[in-house]
Amino acid sequence: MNETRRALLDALAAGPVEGPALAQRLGVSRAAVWKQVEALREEGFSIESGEGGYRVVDVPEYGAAAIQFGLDAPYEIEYHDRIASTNDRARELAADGASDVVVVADQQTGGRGRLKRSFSSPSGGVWASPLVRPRRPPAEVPLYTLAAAVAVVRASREAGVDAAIKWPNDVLVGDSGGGDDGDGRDDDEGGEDEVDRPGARKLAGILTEMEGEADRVSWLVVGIGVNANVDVEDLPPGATSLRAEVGDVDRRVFLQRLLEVFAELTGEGADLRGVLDAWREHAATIGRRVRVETAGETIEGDAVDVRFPGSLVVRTDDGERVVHAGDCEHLRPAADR
Ligand code: BT5
Repeated sequence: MNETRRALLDALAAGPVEGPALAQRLGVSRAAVWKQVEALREEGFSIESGEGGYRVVDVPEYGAAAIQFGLDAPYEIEYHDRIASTNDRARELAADGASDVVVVADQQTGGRGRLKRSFSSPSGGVWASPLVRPRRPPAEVPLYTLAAAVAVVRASREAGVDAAIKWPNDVLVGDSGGGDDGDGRDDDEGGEDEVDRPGARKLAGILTEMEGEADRVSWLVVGIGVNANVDVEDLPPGATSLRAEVGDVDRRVFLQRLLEVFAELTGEGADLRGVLDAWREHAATIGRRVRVETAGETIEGDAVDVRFPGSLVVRTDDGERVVHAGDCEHLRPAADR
């Protein structure tokens, strides 16, 4: 997106604005402003020009300009109706030297999860990959994954869905933490070692990829996949969508909110320790009996905390273990044992 267009969208988002004033502010001719306004109209924006100047009265459902319009986060949006993987595209942009871009798609044909798993990404979802170049050491990168999970939860809650995070990167619905989950049923049902309560459904996943030197990240792509306006029939078993939970959401507003929270938690000058507090607030894992598969072993115990830069602290029969990475299952609530 060229700079004039982005500045025009920012100016229009702030309220009605006169053509000549806009031209002056953007440092372009009035004809250039008019041309850009016409281009936005062609993309589905409804823009009135009357007293007070140009005024946006309707915004397209989704797309680069729609998401950029009113976005309060320092990112440029690159939008695709259909692409193999937004993470792959963001990696390409990273190789070209780009930064602060969010690659967004309506549909992915080759969506990826961790460990070469595939991630279903039908049309109607929110598939987005922010590309950033933080001046931070690679060891702090896990905090970006946690921040993205917090951002998904906050945006989901604002959309009316009671989501929570399973360490480190899954956002679930119907799995609200240890003890009574508020469904009026005994959490113990299902017998010993019941894994991930029957009600727990996966709403979103995150895949973080990076390149860096020992002391400094070169680029970081935080791929975020949220099943938004999609049918559960188009998702693997155990998955849910915002559509299934509360009906269709305004994807544009949802993604804007998500990106704003992510930028607030991780942007230039942010204190990354705040990410851990925000994460704890929304975590379903703390206080739960867990089984974590790491590269070399299986660790079972009670999850007691998350520690900088995103490691899970598990109290086992052999003492406390700090787990940096792995696949985590929630077992019966620790409180019931
Ligand atoms: C993840 O991996 O959950 C990370 C997913 C990241 C997807 C985003 S979308 C934008 C960006 N571009 C990409 O190509 N990727 C990122 P993992 O924790 O490994 O979980 C993968 C497992 O979740 C699969 O093996 C399935 O069991 C399940 N799964 C697949 N698609 C799903 C979906 N849409 N919703 C819920 N679960 C799904």
